[in-house]
Amino acid sequence: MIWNETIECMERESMRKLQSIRLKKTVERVYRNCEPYRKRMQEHGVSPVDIQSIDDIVKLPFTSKKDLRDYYPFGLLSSPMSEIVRLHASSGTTGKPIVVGYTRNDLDIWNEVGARCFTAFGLGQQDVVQVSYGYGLFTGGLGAHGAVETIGGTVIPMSSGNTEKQIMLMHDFGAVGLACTPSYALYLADAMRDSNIPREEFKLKVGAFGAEPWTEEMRKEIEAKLGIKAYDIYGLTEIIGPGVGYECEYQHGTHLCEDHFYPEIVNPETGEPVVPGEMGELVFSTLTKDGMPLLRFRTRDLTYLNYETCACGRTSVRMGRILGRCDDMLIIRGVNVFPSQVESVICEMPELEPHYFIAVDRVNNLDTFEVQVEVKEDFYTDEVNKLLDLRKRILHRMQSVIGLSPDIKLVEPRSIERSQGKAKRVNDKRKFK
Ligand code: DLL
Repeated sequence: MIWNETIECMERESMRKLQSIRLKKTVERVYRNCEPYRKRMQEHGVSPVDIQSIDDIVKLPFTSKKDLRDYYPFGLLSSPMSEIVRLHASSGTTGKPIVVGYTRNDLDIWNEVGARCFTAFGLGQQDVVQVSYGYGLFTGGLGAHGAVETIGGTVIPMSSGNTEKQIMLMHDFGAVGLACTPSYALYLADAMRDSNIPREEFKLKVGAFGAEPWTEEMRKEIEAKLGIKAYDIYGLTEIIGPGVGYECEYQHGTHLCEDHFYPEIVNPETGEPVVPGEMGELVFSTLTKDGMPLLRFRTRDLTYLNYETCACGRTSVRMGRILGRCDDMLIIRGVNVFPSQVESVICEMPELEPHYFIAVDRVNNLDTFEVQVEVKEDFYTDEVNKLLDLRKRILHRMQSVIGLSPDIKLVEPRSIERSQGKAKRVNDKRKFK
């Protein structure tokens, strides 16, 4: 099913025309209404007349997370406060959060893109959807909530936490869809099993998972454990929240709502555009937002774009799975390591649970790299030889995928802390030294 066929299946040339018109309007808006943008553009020697088509976007300066912090809380708004009807915020790792203001029109856009996502996941008017993303300043809960209401489904506004009740209501209310982080989905899968309610008594069929990187291997684990189809939903607070992108039934890339959010991929070091199809940092410009439009916002997320028409009929550009954030990349003994690489090795081994924790430190000027991973109940044995053999096989895979051999610590099932929101799977103690 497709929510907005005109847009989602639009000819590429028409899409570019639409993007050009919208970009021009947005640039004029921020230049007129937002002083930091006007100043930045002037310093950069570019004015609204220089932006005639979407190709001119490269003339514009970038916006970064730092800009949002510097102009905290409302300095980057392009609408008067009287037109802002909602605020959301994302807590950074340090200091002040990043704040985003939405006008009524922005909320309508958010609901529209959210409706495209949940429709693509196969959900509709007749379906009950449990939203287990956190409600509040985080955009996950209210974003998914608005989306489900827009498609006319029945929303259960659960928020995260209270896992036993989650399972009870999922069962009693007959939830067909579940929206939460992939890590919380795993947690819920265990809770479902522990509840002793037979799987056939649940109606659950579809998951809308995002807000953190997850691998293809993790998808398979979740699909098997929950007995559902698990779809990716992507988004970020600065741009709007969940709904910037979504998977269709082919699960072959995440379709971006490029009529509202124009994507580019640049080299994270130089900021130069990369060759189409190449991996780099994702950059977004909002094309229709009024409250806080952002131009060329550096997401720090690493991925690549694919402009081929999808088998589902949508022509919208697809992005590959997010490899991770530039800031998440660990450099261990000189080797670049993404937690997602560790995850893919762990999830492909049937003896392991998809729960892991990475601890990095520096001792006597040498990097230490430990990966704790849970062994499945059935494989957890007292036979040292079997565990040693398993350890050896993991090491071998890690060495060939990452190019490094971590210290593998096999731990008992359920001993690694579970997450109800975004998982925290890395502790790099070197940062504090
Ligand atoms: O996480 C919005 C969201 C809520 C998306 C619910 C999907 C579902 P932030 O808290 O601002 O917003 O975090 C945004 O999370 O830049 C990515 O690094 C990461 N992220 C979000 N979705 C995905 C995904 C929400 N599907 C940051 N895959 C982004 C990988 C994701 N990473």
